[in-house]
Amino acid sequence: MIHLKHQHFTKDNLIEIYKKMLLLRRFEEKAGQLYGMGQISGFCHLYIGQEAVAIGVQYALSKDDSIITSYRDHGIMLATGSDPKAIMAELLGKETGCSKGKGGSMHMFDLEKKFYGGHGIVAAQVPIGTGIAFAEKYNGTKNVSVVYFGDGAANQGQVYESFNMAKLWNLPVLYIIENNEYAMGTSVKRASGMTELYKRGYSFGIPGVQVNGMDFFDVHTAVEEIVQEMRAESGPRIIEMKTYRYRGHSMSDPAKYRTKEEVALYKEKKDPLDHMAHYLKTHKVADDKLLEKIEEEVIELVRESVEFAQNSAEPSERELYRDIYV
Ligand SMILES: Cc1ncc(C[n+]2csc(CCOP(=O)(O)OP(=O)(O)O)c2C)c(N)n1
Ligand SMILES: [Mg+2]
Repeated sequence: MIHLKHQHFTKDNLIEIYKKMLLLRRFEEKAGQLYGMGQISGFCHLYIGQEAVAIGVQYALSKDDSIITSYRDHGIMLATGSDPKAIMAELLGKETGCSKGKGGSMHMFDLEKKFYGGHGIVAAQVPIGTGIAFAEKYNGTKNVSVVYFGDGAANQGQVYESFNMAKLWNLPVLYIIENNEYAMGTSVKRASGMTELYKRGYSFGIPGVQVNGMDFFDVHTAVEEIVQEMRAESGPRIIEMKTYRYRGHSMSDPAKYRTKEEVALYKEKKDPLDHMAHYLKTHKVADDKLLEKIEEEVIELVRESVEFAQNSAEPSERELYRDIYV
C-alpha cells in the first residue's frame, strides 16, 4: 500500500502548494538576475533551496500567527501570501515597496500578514519574536509567534537569554532553526561544538525535534503537530530544519568553502521542488502538461512584479524624514 503523505490536502491544495514553492524559486532567481544587472543594490540574500521550509511552516499556521526572520526574508514573506509586487518593488528601492523603498532586501515588513521582518543583525529577531509571543500571551490569545533563525545565529548569546525567558513564562514561541549547513563561509561543524541544534533548548527545558527541511510534507506534519500542542498548552518549542542554500551567502560569495559535488548532490538528489513535482506525478495529482502550465503562471506573476517595480517611482526626498525616530 502506498503511504499517502498528503491525506490532509485536496488536489487543488497540493497544486497551490507546488505553485507557491515554485514562486519562491522563480522570484529569487529573478532577484538574482536583477541584482547582476545593477537594478538591486545593497545586500541581497536568496532563499533558493529552502522553499519547503517556508511553505511547509506556513500551511501549518493560522493567519493570526506571527512570523519574524533574518535578512534572508523574501521567500518567507512570499510564503505568508504577501504581495510579490510590493516585495519586488522594495528590492528595487521603489516607493511602492512594502517598506516604501527604504528598507530593501533585508528589511521587509507586512503588518497585515503579521510578518515582522526582515532583520539584518544576526539573531536580533530572536528576542523580538520572543517579545511578540509575550504580547500574545499577555493578550490572552492562542496565537503562536514563529521565529526563524540560522545555524550561525544559533551561537549568539541573545538566543539563550530569549530561551530562558520563553520557558520561564511559557511563551507561545516556535523557534525554527534553519540549519542550511553554513553561516556565510563557515560550516556548522567548524563553528559549533554540538551540532544537533534541536537540542540547544534542552538545558532550558525546551523540547526540540529535527526535521528534513527539504520535504514539504515532513515540515508541514511536524509544525502542524507542534503548533496544535502549543495551542493546547502554551510554551516554547524548537524545530531544527535540515536544509541547504544553493546560492552564495549573499550576492558576492567566492564559494570556496564547499565543493561543487556537495551543491550538486542537493540540487540533483534532494531538491524540494523536484520532490514535490515527482510526488504530484506519481500520485496522479498533476501531469507534465499541468506542471508546465503552473510554471508559465508563476513566470507571469514574477514578470508582472518586475514590471510593477520597474515602473514605480523612487521615494521622494521628503520620505527621508518620515517613519524614522529622529
Ligand atoms: C551580529 C552580527 N554579526 C555578524 C553579522 C554578519 N553576518 C551576516 S549573516 C551572517 C551569517 C549567519 O548565518 P546563519 O545564521 O546560518 O544564517 P543564513 O545566512 O545561513 O541564513 C553573518 C556572520 C551580522 N549581520 N550581525
Ligand atoms: Mg546558515
